[in-house]
Amino acid sequence: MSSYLCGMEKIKLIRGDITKMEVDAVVNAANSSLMGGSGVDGAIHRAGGPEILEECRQIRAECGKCPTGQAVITTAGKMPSRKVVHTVGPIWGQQSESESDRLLADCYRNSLSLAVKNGLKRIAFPNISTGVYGFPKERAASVATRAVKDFLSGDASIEQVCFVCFDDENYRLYEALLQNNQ
Ligand code: AR6
Repeated sequence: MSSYLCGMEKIKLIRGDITKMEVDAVVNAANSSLMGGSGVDGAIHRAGGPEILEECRQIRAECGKCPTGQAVITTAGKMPSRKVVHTVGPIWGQQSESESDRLLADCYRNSLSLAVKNGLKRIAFPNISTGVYGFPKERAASVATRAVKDFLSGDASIEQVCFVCFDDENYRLYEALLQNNQ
C-alpha cells in the first residue's frame, strides 16, 4: 500500500485493498439487496466472513432494501476494521447526471453520518460506483472529495477519512484533486 497525506486535512489517499485497512469502519459499495456481489462488495464479504451477510439479512428483514444513497452498518467480521458501512451508489445512466452526482454525494455524507452516530472516527472509502456501476471516474472523484471536505468542515468528531484506490487511474485522479486542494 502507498499513502499520501493531504496537507493539514484529515484526508488520506491510499492505493490498495480496503479489506486490509485497520480503521474503525470500511465502507462497502453494495447494492440495494445488501446480499453481496462482485468487486469491493465481494472482497469485503470474502475477507470478513459470513457474519457480515448474516447481519445484512437481518437488516433486510427489518428494513427492506437499502435505497440508493443511503447507508447501513454491520460488523466487519474477521477484517481488521471494527465495522462495515454498506452504502448503495447510483448506477450511471439511470438518473440525470446532476441527480447521479447528488446520490453519490449522499453515499459519502450518509456513510460519515452513520459513522459519527456510532462513535467511529477513522473511515475508509472505496471509489463508490466507479466499477460495475459505471460512474465516470473523474466525475466521481470530484463529487467524493467535495462531499467529504464539506462534511468534515461541519464535523469535529471524524479524525481521518481514507480514500482507498484499487486502480492506478483512480489513485492519480484523487492525487491531482487533493494536491490542487479541489
Ligand atoms: N479494495 C478497494 N477497492 C476495490 C477493491 C478492494 N478490494 N475491489 C474493487 N475495488 P465496484 P460499484 C474498487 O464494482 O461500481 C457489486 O457487485 C474498484 O476498482 O466494486 O459501486 C455490488 O454488489 C472500483 O474502483 O462497485 C453492486 O452490485 C470500486 O471499488 C455493484 O458491484 C467500485 O467498484 C456496485 O458497483
